[in-house]
Amino acid sequence: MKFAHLADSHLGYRQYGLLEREQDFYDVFDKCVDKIIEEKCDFVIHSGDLFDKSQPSPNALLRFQKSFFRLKEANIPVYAIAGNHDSVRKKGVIPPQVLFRDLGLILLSPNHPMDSYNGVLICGMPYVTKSNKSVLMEAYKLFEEEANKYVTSILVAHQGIDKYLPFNPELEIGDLPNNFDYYAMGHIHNYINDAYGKGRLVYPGSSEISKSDEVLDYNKKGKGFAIVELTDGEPLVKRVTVDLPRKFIKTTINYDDLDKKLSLIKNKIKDLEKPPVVEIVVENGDFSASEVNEIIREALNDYCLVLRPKFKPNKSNDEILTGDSNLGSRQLLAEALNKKYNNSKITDFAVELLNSLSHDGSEEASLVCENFYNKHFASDRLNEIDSNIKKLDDFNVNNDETGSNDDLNNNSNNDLSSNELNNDLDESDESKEFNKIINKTNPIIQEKLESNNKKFKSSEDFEDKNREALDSESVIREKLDKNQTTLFMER
Ligand SMILES: [Mn+2]
Repeated sequence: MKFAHLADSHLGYRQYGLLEREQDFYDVFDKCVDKIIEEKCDFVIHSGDLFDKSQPSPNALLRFQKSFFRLKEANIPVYAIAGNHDSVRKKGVIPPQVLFRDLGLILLSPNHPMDSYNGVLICGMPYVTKSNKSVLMEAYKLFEEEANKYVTSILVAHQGIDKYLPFNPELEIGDLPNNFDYYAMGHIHNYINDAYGKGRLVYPGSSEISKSDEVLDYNKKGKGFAIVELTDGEPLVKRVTVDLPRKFIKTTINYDDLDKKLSLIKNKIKDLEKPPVVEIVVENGDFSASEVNEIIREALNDYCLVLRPKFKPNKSNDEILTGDSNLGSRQLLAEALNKKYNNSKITDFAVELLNSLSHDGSEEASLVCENFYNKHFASDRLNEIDSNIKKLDDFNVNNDETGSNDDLNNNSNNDLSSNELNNDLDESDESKEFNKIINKTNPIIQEKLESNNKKFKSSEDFEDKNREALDSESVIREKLDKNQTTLFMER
């Protein structure tokens, strides 16, 4: 029995905003499917980031649909999980793979984390963030028990592991259950094939170059996927490389060699069928970036789809930007935050936020914030609401005296989290006492609410704020708990 293992196809990714690059990603995926059918694989595992976005374009969906039907015609079932790109970790939102479930795609999800193919156990969960790792660890406990009942088992995951991704991984290598025969991984775009558990742990890598820092690994190992033959012993992993539709050249040039190197590159690319992506770093020398930029564009622009020159002259006005070129933006961010706050929770949060924002994930980012807030400040939030109730009472008293409509409007614009509101607090014993009562007894809260509504029914906004503020503590706690537990159990 043999299967194909793919990951990180990123269908729909329009690199550099170019239609040509979107097409390249589709083409290379089609080539992978050709080879899978040619090799007569029994089934396919896709370890996440099939699509580049959780809401892919109809183009991306259609291209996958065509490939999927080709596999279906060849009687090759597809098992898949959602990766960080094609899942939105938000209540009620589903990954795009769900669209193909009724057509036969087997989506491993919290609702259906385990399946089997001819007696081989296949377990998998969608990508989870570091802060929700416990959800994954619980699933892994169940998987481990289940794997004991099978001769052969496969674990599917879309996560970074510290051994291979030293910076900001979600998992440590020991977190994976160790009684599986094959670990079908996704997320890291380079090719990795390692021993783990009873067999092999493989990241097949992405099928196209989605970031220029993948070029080095591509030059050494190519891009493609894995064909895995299940035997009585350790699975046999065969790496299948696929020719990329377009050359991706990344090179560093010494300023002194500029002319010579540019003509070499020109000769290399001028007759290519498809114009390449070219990234050039010019370094070592006192030069003007804008002048060198002109020279490079003059020499190569006509032959490139994308030409991206970068400059590192010896003298620089900006120490921070040049810095240590080996450090990625995430590492630089982490170093700066560690220096400033020395708090790993803040650093992790910032990096997680940067990750989600860097791939169009504004929804995902707001969720990361919400999680962080709920985790570390939920109790503060409740205190804040207490304070607002107290403030409201003070306000009512004042308003009875002044009857000022402006005051009302000003206060109605205050957000619950406004600092002003907290700073203004009157800490009198009376209001503390009232605060206690109002928190303990719902009937009193209701009464308060009604009387407020009578007073301020002219301002609907204010009414809303009152309602929010007067929600009792238990109701809010319930909401928070519910939010956190349902977050990852939607699919
Ligand atoms: Mn990916």
